Amino acid sequence: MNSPHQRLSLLIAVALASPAMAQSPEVDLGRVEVTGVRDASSASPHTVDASTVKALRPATSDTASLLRNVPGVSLYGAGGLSSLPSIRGLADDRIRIKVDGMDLIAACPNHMNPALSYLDPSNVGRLAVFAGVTPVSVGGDSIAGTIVAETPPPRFARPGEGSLLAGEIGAYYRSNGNAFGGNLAATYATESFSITYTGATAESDNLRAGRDFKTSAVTGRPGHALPLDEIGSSAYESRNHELGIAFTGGGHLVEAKVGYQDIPFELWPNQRMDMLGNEQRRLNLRYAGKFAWGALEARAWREEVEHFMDFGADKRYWYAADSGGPAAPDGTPCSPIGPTCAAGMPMNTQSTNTGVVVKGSIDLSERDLVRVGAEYQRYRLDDWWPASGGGMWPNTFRNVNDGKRDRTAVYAEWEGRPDPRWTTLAGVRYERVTTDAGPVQAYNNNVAPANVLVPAFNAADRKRTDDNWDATFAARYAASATLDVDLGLARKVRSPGLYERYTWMSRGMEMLMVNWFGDGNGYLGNLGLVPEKAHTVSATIDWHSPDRESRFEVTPYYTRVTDYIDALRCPPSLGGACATQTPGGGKFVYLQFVNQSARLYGIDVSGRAPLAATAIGEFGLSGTVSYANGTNRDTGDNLYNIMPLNGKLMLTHRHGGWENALEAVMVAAKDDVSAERNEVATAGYALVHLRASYSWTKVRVDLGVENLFDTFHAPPLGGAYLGQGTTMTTSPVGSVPLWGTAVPGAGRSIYVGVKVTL
Ligand SMILES: [Cu+2]
Repeated sequence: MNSPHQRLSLLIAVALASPAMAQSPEVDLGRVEVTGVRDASSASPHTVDASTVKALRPATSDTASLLRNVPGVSLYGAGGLSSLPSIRGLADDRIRIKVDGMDLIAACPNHMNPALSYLDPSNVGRLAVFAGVTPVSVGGDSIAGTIVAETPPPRFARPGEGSLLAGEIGAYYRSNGNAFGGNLAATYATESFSITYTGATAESDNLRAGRDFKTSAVTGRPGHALPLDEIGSSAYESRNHELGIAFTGGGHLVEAKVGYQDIPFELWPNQRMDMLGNEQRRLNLRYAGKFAWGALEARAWREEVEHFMDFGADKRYWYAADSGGPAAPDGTPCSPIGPTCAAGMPMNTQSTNTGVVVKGSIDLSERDLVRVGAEYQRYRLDDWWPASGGGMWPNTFRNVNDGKRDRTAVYAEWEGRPDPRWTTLAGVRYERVTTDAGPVQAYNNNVAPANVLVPAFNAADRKRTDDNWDATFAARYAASATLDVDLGLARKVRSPGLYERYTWMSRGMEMLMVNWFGDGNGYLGNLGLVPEKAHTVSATIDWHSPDRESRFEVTPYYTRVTDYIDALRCPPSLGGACATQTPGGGKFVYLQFVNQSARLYGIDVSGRAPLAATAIGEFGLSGTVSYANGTNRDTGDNLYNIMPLNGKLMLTHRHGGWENALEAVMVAAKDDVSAERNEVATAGYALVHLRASYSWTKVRVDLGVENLFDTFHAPPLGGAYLGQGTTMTTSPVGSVPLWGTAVPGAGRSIYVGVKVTL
């Protein structure tokens, strides 16, 4: 299935496939709402609506990117399936991300396998964002907010219907990257039993940047130079499978899901390594019940991840050449490996993640609801890099050995309506986070700085126990039929991650491997880190027509973070690259995680309005504008990867089966960059996307063009371009300049998608 021709043939075949099975209306017993807020308030989520998810499915294989239109959400660039969401300037591990109720953790020193990368866009049933002020029942060990992602709830036959057979098959093709994918879902169900299989595949070649990307660095070298406009290391391939069974009856639901994900490769334009294998196996058991007193939900899950990194094709060839060996395109410069012969750089990560959750929702009265819950999570991580010759010899390097991170939490939350005009939410959560890591070893324990660092790390007391308290208060006041005002206050605490606390080696190459920021710098852990504590105040003023068809919402916010885990240039006393780096800008640098004081503020504005209902359809307008600002209060420096002023404007059109949109995305220049990290500034730009879809009863066809004018641009959070050439050092190698090029955004892409409901 490699030529565009074959791919289009399959699309047509899917489109022509006649629906063979009868469609039954969905009976939704699966989504027993135990968490989340019944009524609107500052702590209520922004849900990505189903029509947005449907419209974006053929346009992206990256589930996080479905959040692109949520006010205040931006995305750190990463591999093509794995961008990292940021909520109001706080990203990655600072966000609690729940995928079908599981707290997934990226098991990789580059966070290449973040939570949402385990969910294909075709299997998204619900996607909601709690920003900043988050109910304690969905928070914990996070300071930015919570993203709740769920697969569709199990379907059952209606009473008297007997059984149902249902399914969906979809396929898409995107011209940029020659990307192709398909998905399949099939359900058989009776009134009390349901079994569902879902599967999805996605693959893409390297993307092409917009016109005028001419910074490709490796021209003039033999054999393997990329075309000038190609974004090196942006290709990927993934496969997802999930089988779910569910039983229901008498207000009870029991559900079991097994999932398997295999990513044979996903290359990284802003990391020095590529993901050349990621396998996840997961089991997720759930009980949900409705009782006279309220609702009860219990869940237990286990997740196992095996992750492997080395150089993909766009990096390996040059690594081989620059290592002094024969520059074979297959990347095998010499053998056997030894002190003077290096063959790539294998890196392994393995994790197991086990969780148990119990939550109860108690209806105290018509007006009062109490939620109580307890959670336990046990996380184990090993990160080791086998000897591969040269300076990576003769031992296996232990980056995090026998890492442990365990969480135990309890919470209680009250939601009330003390007066018809007031809705209030108040909650408290206590969480104990224990982390530990075993002794480490370097590739060679006898060479500086390992000869000092290994004994020091192994002798240190490495177990840490944090007692973290979260509290949330939110209130909404319905001032009139057209005006709601709400106010939220929250204290949220996050304990350091294993890579923040326990990475230890100050040699340059090892530090460059520890980086989930995409900035190309090297990072070093810090055993002295304490949890970061965020205090947030936000307000929302919501003007709307009485029917809420027109709406204008303004949300200013302010967050002060005590002990914010930032990074500063590592002190020379730590040896290695910390001792030899010179101050200043214009280059990659070596940093250590350090607790600092930070503040963030900003404003999110969103609105929508119907424009006109005409003979040729209904027209509407919607848009968002976001501004954020973040500062390290100790150094005065800007925080890293803060999205500059940006706005989106969307003109929508509906008529019969048509649903169309014209989108404009406008992004200001990013000038407020982190000097500490030598963050690369980016220019402002505007992009236009066109989307059209037509739905029949059982068939939907999507056709669109992203980046209609093929505009060259660098997304402000896209990171530093490391997509080709030798990436193992901070210095230019050969003709590869390294520092100073931002990862370009994708050029024009025409996409077509077909979905058939069976
Ligand atoms: Cu990785």
